[in-house]
Amino acid sequence: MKLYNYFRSSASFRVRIALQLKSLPYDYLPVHLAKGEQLQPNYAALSPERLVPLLEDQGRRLNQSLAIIEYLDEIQPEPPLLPGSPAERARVRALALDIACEIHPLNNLRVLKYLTRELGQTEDTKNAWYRHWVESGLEAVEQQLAGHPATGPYCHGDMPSLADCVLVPQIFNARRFDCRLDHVPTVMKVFEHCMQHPAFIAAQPSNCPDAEQ
Ligand SMILES: N[C@@H](CCC(=O)N[C@@H](CS)C(=O)NCC(=O)O)C(=O)O
Repeated sequence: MKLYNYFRSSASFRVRIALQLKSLPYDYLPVHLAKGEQLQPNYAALSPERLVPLLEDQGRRLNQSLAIIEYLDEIQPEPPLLPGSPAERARVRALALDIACEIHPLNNLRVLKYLTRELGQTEDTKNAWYRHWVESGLEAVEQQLAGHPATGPYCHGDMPSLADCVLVPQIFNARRFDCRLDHVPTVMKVFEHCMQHPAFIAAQPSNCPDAEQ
């Protein structure tokens, strides 16, 4: 397998965690987002949406990190990243989507660039935008985790799931942009627990071949 990705990309980080959890080896192909390599014709030919991650497996190209993770879960079912019952799976998917759909797209690189370049917003306004969507979005996740009987050391029970693969990278992003996190204690407890796990440690940005300070 080949994974086109970028060390700081949280959507890529989600897939790296899943690959590590499943002990699936892969070639790491860096796409330098800050230098705009995702927009170059050679990458755009592979990824019409010009986004990372992109997974190549046996001639197939897969995009969208959540779809990739579910694909990995199906071709390599152990350890499972989705729980056993339909209601439990719906809970885990909803937690993942609350971050992947409701927070992350608003703060993506191209959206932030559009705010400053095309709409003429200042760095301070851009950062306020970023923090607003992260802080309010994580508060909604906190409300779903705190006090829920299915919440364990991980988002759902005592095994990492799709929800943890999505939560952890969002916290790395939040920290980079100095977002408040003291209002989401359950989220942070799950995050700290995940970051004890070797798969999450191995997949983190600082351990990537293209890592920069
Ligand atoms: N929903 C997509 C999001 C992918 C995405 O937004 N990737 C970002 C990095 S985290 C990207 O490639 N950004 C490039 C850009 O904004 O130009 C997924 O989950 O894979």
